[in-house]
Amino acid sequence: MTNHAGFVAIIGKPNVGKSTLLNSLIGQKISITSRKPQTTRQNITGVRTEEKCQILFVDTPGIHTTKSRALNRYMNRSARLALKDVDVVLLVLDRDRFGKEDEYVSEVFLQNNAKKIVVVNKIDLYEDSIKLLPFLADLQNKYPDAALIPLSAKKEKNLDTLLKVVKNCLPIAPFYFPDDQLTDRSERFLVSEIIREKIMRQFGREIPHQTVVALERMKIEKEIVNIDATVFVEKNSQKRILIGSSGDKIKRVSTDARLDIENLLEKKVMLRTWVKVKSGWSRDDDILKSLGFNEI
Ligand SMILES: Nc1nc2c(ncn2[C@@H]2O[C@H](COP(=O)(O)OP(=O)(O)OP(=O)(O)O)[C@@H](O)[C@H]2O)c(=O)[nH]1
Ligand SMILES: [Mg+2]
Repeated sequence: MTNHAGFVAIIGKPNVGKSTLLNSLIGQKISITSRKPQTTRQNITGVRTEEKCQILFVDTPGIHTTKSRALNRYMNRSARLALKDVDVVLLVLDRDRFGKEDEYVSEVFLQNNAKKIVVVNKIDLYEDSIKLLPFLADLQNKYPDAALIPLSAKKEKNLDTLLKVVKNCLPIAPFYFPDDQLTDRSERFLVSEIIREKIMRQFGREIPHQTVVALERMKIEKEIVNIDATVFVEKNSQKRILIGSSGDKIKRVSTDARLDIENLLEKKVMLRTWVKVKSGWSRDDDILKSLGFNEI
């Protein structure tokens, strides 16, 4: 029996729906999502195994042009690294809103030798998708070798078309992962990401990009999982906002995160969360390394 398998990098500017697409394609939440740009910080592979094929979708941080912080440079490097030796590159766009940032990602996309697919996402937001036709014609001129697929990652519309096209691009190869494995990421990583997602979703602009979550302890016992997590922020003022008056804000983060973590681990969870200041962490390569952003 011949198997097909291969890597598919999902790239695009921030906030176009890459992680939502990964989760829908895998059928489980692996990568965190939010309405704010720059949610994903590291590459995350999602594994979709079917009878005769295994597709390894790699979600990447949104490629952006602000490069001042060490963290931003790290995120762009991650995304570019995901493009090495892949079989397919999938460029995700937010409807027909094609701007300067898309143009920047587009250059990276065109330079790659892999097979190319352009996904026009969020089509559920069109009352009448006929409006998209002139844009699709422009895209076909711009990317004559690419397959164009309008879809909705969130409403899971037209994902089957995308899967069909991807499968046709995969080489003959043995499976890379056991067929019951859904991601290359550890449970510890997924847990810390869930906590970060709740912060991204609950707070305004001043907080999200400047937090990092470290798990001090995750002890899995028979009945319960004990987790101690520390959220690092850059400034004292951010610490105050995150904690809230008498701790109500951080308590809500913990409660929301705990429910998701219990779902993921299928066990009761006891989660304790602390907030600490580590100034300049997102600007410093050494601190980033110490927080688990491995050198790339
Ligand atoms: N209406 C609609 N919203 C979507 C769709 N796909 C994603 N979104 C929303 O778009 C926002 C961004 O989604 P993400 O999946 O976090 O985007 P991303 O490209 O991974 O963003 P970064 O990680 O920041 O680069 C979220 O609020 C999603 O719910 C879609 O098909 N339709
Ligand atoms: Mg993302």
